[in-house]
Amino acid sequence: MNLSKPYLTTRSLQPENQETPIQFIKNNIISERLFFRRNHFSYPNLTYSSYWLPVNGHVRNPQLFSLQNIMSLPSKALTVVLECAGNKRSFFEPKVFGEQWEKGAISQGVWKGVPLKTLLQLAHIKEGALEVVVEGYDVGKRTDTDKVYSYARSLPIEKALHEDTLVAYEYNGGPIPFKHGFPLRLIVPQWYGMASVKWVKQITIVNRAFSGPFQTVDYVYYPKKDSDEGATPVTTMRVNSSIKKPLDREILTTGVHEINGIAWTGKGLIVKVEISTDSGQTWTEVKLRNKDQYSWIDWSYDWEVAEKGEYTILSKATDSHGRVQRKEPYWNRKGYGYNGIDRIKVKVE
Ligand SMILES: Nc1nc2c(c(=O)[nH]1)N[C@H]1C(S)=C(S)[C@@H](COP(=O)(O)O)O[C@H]1N2
Ligand SMILES: [Mo]
Repeated sequence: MNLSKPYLTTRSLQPENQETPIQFIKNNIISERLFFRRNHFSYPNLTYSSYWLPVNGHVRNPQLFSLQNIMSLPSKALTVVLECAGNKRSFFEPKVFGEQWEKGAISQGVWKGVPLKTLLQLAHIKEGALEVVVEGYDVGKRTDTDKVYSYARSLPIEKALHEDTLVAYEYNGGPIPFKHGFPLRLIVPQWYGMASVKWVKQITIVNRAFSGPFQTVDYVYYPKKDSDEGATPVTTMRVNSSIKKPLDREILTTGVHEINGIAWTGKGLIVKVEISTDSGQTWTEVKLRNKDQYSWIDWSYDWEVAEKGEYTILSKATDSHGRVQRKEPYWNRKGYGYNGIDRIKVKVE
């Protein structure tokens, strides 16, 4: 009997940042126990007996929704991959500061809720609305100032009105687990995880660009080390793939081994995953499974290896917008959006 089971990998305890042991996960619907946790502050103190969600700002009919109101509106359930923009940060060369995530700042499951669009329509957005600001209940100090901030992010109005941008209240068929945003969490398919605000406190429609620090200081690509020149906001996920099996530096015997992993993108669908077992000299297209609109796909390849030696195995995904993983990731000072071709090394003896 084998009783061993995977646990989260701890990156920091306060605030709590833990990654999913993606290499050991077979199921594509991640349970609460193994869902990565990414927090900027301590968990909020909420009193649920009086939970109301205001939708206000640049609107004609400001609203105050009860949870019951929200749950009585037409809902939808979507399987969505959430990837932290800092996923794989530890692989950047030269290295960058920030949580040193490996491959596990990513998870997915089924989120159910009401489209944000429905709430915005009930509030009657006024002409000239530019962005929708979503604020969480968690607050704290940042390292760069003494001011206290809440975690808040904005979405451009088009993305806020997208029919699959949800104010979610269920995860995998139950209430959203507390650490993942109970009772209400924004879910923004195709964008990096920072957009999916947990513990939603307030939704405000604005007619100018929102400039909170999680919008204009963090979650910005800074291509230069010493200046902010060329800064662009972090939004949709880049095309990406991860090898789950074998493990990096695993020792194998000659014979047939399954190489498997996942691939995902924030634009369109994954259309191709290629594997190389000879450091990139030759590539083979592999089998793809379950192409769902917003979820990762599984891929696998049976590798027959007859000769002993060391092998570098690579995986490279292509999406339906023709975006392909490159060998060199796009280096940026804060280490977001790493999507270099995935690489492991094994020894066959
Ligand atoms: N309120 C709030 N929402 C938040 C965050 C946060 O710190 N506070 N972190 C964001 C980031 S950067 C990511 S990657 C995801 C992580 O979600 P999880 O902790 O459920 O995995 O939540 C996002 N939403
Ligand atoms: Mo993140």
